[in-house]
Amino acid sequence: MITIYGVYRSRALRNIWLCEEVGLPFRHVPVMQTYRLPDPPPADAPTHTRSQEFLRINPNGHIPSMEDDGLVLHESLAINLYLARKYGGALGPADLGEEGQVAMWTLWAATECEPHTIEILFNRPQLPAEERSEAKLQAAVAALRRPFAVLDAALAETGFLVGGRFTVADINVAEVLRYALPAPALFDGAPRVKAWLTACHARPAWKKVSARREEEPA
Ligand SMILES: N[C@@H](CCC(=O)N[C@@H](CS)C(=O)NCC(=O)O)C(=O)O
Repeated sequence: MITIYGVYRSRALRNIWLCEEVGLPFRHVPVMQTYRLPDPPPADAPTHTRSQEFLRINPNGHIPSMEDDGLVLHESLAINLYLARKYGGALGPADLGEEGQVAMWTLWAATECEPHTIEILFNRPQLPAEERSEAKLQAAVAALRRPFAVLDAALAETGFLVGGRFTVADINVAEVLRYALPAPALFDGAPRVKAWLTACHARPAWKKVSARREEEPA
């Protein structure tokens, strides 16, 4: 059985979402981020990203990691590409052309968007003023205007990213763009992106995993 290492309140959610879409059973090991614990973490702390037993799985000290039949993978988006290709059926690429498109959108999300969407999350208006930077938030919003316009145009034809159907590309990009939700002006300026993300979040699998995420301590 597949094992996914990482709490719901982390990028592991992307992998858990994909498993739920496919109906793929998995063993969940809720490794948490060390920065969410006191420094230094107490001896009885839950397993975290600097625990020796987890560092033996992922020496990078990041979640998520995944194990499947002896194969260990890190990097949340790559894990989803692997799971979709092996178990995903129509969620995965149907041919080499689609595989290229899925990889393109995934790398686009990771490189063109995620550095900025993370800045939005870490500097969101909901945080106390002393814990955030309005300048960083605005710089991230400005940097994302073009990627949002690109995505908005790409969604014009079918409302999906690859093959006119919901695929792992939608999951990977949706999970990266979710971090930008605290900047609603970006979505108001890209109505197809807004409608697409709303549709992604209306899927039963997403609702299920996001409810479980809410149940986890913040
Ligand atoms: N590029 C990696 C990033 C992994 C990452 O930074 N994960 C965060 C949680 S979402 C983490 O492990 N933070 C805790 C730490 O760095 O100790 C991926 O997509 O898997």
